[in-house]
Amino acid sequence: MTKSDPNQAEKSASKAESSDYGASSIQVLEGLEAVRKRPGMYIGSTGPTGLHHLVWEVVDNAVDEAMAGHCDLIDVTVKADGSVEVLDNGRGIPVDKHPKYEDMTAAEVVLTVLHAGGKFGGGGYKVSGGLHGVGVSVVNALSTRVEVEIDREGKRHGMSFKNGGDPDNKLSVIGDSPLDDDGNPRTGTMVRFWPDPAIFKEGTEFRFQTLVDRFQTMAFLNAGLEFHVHDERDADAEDVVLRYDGGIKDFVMHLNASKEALFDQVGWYSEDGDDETVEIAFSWNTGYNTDGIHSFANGINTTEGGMHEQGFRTALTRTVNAYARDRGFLKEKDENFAGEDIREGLTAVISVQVVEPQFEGQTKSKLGNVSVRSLVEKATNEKLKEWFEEHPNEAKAMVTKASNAAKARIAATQARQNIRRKSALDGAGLPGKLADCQSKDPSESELYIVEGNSAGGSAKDARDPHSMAILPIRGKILNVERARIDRMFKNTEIISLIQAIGAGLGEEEFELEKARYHKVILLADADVDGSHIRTLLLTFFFRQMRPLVEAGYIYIAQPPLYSTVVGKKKIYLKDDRSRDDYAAEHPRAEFQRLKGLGEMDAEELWDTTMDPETRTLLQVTVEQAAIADEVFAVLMGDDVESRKQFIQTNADDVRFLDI
Ligand code: 0RA
Repeated sequence: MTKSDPNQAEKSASKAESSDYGASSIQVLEGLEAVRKRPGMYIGSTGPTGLHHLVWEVVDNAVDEAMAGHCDLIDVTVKADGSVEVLDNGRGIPVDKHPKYEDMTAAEVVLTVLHAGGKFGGGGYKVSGGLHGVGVSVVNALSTRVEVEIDREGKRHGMSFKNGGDPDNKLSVIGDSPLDDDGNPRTGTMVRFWPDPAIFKEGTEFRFQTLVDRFQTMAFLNAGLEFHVHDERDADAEDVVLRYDGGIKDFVMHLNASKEALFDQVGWYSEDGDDETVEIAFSWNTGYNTDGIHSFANGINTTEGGMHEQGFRTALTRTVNAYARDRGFLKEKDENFAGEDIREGLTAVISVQVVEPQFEGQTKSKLGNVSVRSLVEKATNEKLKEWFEEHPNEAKAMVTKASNAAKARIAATQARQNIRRKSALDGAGLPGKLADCQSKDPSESELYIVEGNSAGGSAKDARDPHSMAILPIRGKILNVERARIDRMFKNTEIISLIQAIGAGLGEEEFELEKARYHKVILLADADVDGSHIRTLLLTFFFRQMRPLVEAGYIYIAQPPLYSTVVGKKKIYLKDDRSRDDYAAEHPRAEFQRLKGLGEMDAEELWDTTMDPETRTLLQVTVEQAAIADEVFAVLMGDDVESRKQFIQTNADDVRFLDI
């Protein structure tokens, strides 16, 4: 499939026509009321994520126009009244009578019929997102008001809707379209919507940075497409312009910006299949990360991977090994590099377009189309090989790095065996500092990882020894971002952690079933140092024991910040907010700010933090761990400029500060 292949466009357009109209005519009967009844079905949730989904929906349509080669500017404004306006310079939604509906223009169909989207006519789109691409009509259904202006055939047409899709003003010509510099009338679409607060009960406020982040990704994935983003709610907010003529090559450079490059070049190749296209950009940095592959399908970030990633990994390993052998970097006696050796320090962006994407997995972010795997494999086998041949210096640097990674991996295996052997000699193989629990049933066993020896001591005295184990750790554990696995085994804190949990570590060797505790609870102070330790530990778990995070076994203990005394009873209050709530009800109450963990005695520590009846535990999600990981990579990385910028843009981000 090529983006401009007219036969292909016709084929899939007619497919969309026959199947989609069948489905949507049923939904016309249901009307947009169905969307208002069960918004989650269409936009995932009615929280902030669902709210922002409305913007993605409208912008996706404009991006589709861009991909079809008819649009190069998308302008998004959050208006002072909280509404959002999306303006594009595409062809404009068609304004003539719709072939399948009496008395309705195509534009009215797009705005009021579920799934009508862009899938009709000879110029219909071949490609659309999974969860996305539910159609602009969904935005209409979930808004108190929608205004549309269409510049097409020299005329400006306007229409509006209210109360979730009721017609307000029917489509009519409201003037002439403005002329561009060459004297041609402008074409394009403007959609402005006011999200319905009765649907979005958590609020209708858009977060500017969330919009900018998403448009930046879209700009990277669509080379040359320009986004302008404005926030009219804030007089001081600066307009943002996003445009990357290098597309995903620029994306790779951006992802690598905080790292030291192994070489300056970014490689790129693409390939068209029958019903899918793939485009890949890649480079290597000097770091030790092995999960630098970022993949997208129809513009959607496939965080769970899928066939495109699988195809790339397989072919990458094959191609590099073949090249290394062919050029004598690998001798006859040498074993092949493992995939992880080659992926060390790799940053790659894989972007595929698929006519009928199958999104699978827990979060529907795994691409299931098998045909994509063969296409990516074929493209990589041929074109990556060519790239290596054309860039011998870069290829050599990469192979040398893979070779060092392989040596470190082999050293790590030996170190690991040594630890096992040593553990066997030690008897139980548990670290000396661990005060283990009596229970051998992981489902009721908890491991508290406690910062500092004195807090560790109190925790040992306070705990319920049947189910609670305590592992005190000292100071800052090793910086996992920069250290390779072999060095990690020399760090006593890390060894204690691995031994206590008892399930190994690393991508291939971690065995969740062997975990000795189903709750691993991080206990550190609520200050900057505590936050640093938490970030370090989360990063370690995310990188080396990810199944533990995925299973929901990692928790963060949240010692309260305040206490107050009522009669003889002490009441603990979690944070400023609970203190304020309490103060509102008990105006005469006096509050004490609680001490750090190290200064609490055993009783206090039990009452505030460890008693299962009253404690607050925050279960860590993979997403939170990934954020910690990102925070970590930037904060600990070598690039001072990125670090500064990151702190500035995230200083008021609750996600970052909460962890
Ligand atoms: C249906 C058909 C065509 C374009 C569009 C919809 C369209 C929708 C939106 C929503 C926001 N911006 C948009 N731009 C275009 C094809 C038009 C043609 O064949 O000329």
